[in-house]
Amino acid sequence: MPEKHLRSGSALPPLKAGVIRHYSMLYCPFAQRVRLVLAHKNIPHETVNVHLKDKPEWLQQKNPQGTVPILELDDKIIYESTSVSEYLDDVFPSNKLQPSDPYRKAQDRILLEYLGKLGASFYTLLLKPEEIEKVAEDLGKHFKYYEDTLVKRGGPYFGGKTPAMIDFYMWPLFERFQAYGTRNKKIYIDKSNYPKLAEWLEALKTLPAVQATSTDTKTLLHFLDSVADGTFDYDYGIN
Ligand SMILES: N[C@@H](CCC(=O)N[C@@H](CS)C(=O)NCC(=O)O)C(=O)O
Repeated sequence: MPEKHLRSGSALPPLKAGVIRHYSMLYCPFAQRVRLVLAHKNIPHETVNVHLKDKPEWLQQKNPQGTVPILELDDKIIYESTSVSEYLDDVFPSNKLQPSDPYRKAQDRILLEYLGKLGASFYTLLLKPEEIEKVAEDLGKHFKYYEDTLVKRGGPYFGGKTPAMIDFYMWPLFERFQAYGTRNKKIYIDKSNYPKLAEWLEALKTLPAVQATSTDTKTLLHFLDSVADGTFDYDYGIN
């Protein structure tokens, strides 16, 4: 069971020498990237969940941006989901996730940059669901691009037969789009509209790391609705 999210006034849990600490928020898609890498590589660590609307005072000292994920290990602090994920992949090379081929690495970087553009569509779905028509049009263009890329690469993953880092960077956002897709079929990915993307989503769901870090649709929608109505139910589902 995850720990509750620490709020302002909470003491910093004592650090333990040699133990990786992940400052996280249970429903954060960026922290989920790090959780995927930690799980995929079976990296021992502890998690400290942080309330992002009532932040503990020490959060700012760990990351001046005040965002999670953050990784702390002895005298090292790393933030930004991609920096943390790539650091972990370099230090724990088993189940390597970053491509070694420079051309593939460059191609994956393009996919990551392109993914950044999807963030705006996600926030529109979150805060202005009435603009679904416009969002569906934008998402359609992006989904087609990802579909074509998977066709070229053969799949089932963007990494090929095994997942690569880009698969883990992309999954959290697509998990959320699919959750919204249950409310509006116009943005739902399935075999009839994007067969390769649908196959990709199914392949990801078979991975233990994805299973260990995913949230069921009802819970995810509850949390996202709580963000939209300003109640931010970070501890939802935690006893
Ligand atoms: N670019 C950052 C984004 C991280 C991010 O925006 N995290 C959100 C939670 S999902 C956060 O910490 N928000 C708190 C804030 O912005 O004050 C990354 O990739 O790590």
